[in-house]
Amino acid sequence: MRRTSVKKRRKTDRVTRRILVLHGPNLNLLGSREPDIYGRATLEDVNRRLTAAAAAAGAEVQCFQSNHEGELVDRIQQAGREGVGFIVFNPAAYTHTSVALRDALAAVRIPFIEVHLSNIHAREPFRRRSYFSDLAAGTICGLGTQGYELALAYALVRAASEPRD
Ligand code: CA2
Repeated sequence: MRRTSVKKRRKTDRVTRRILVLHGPNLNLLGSREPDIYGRATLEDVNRRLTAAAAAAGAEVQCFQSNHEGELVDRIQQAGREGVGFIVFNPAAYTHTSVALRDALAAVRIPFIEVHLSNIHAREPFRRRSYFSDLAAGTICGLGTQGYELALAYALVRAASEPRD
C-alpha cells in the first residue's frame, strides 16, 4: 500500500503567501525628486498597489523602508524568524556596497527578487555591480514601479503552486 505523507507546517516553515517588500535608502523620497529617473509615484503609492494585489490573491504583504543598513539587516533576520516565504528587495545604493545585507539574505535563505526602478546597466559604471544578483531568484531593472508589481506577480505564482497552510 502506498502511503501519502502529509507534512505538518511548523511555525518557522516558509510561507510564500507571506511576502516582504523591502526598500533601501532614499526610496522614501520617491515621487518628490528626480522624477525623470525614478518616476512620479510615491513609495506609499507603490506599497498600496502591492498590498492590494497581494490581498486579491489571498497573500499578505509587509512593506518596510529604511535608510539604515543595520535596520534592513534586522528586518531580514526578523523575516527569517517569521517564516516569510519571499522577499521583493530594492537595496537602492546598498546594492553596490553591502556585504552585510548579502550575508543576511544568504543566512535566512529566503528566495528574493532584486528590483531596481532605473536601468542600473545604463547609468554610471559603479551601478553595474550588485552584491545581490547572483543570490537572487531573478532581477528586474529599468521598468520603474512596475518592476515591483512583476516581482510580486512571480512570488504569487510561486505561492499558488505550494500547499496551503
Ligand atoms: O534604480 C533603482 O531602483 C536604484 O536602486 C535606486 C538607488 C540607486 O542608488 C541604485 O543605483 C538604483 C537610489 C534610490 C534613491 O531614490 C530616490 C528616489 C527619489 C528621489 C531621490 C532618490
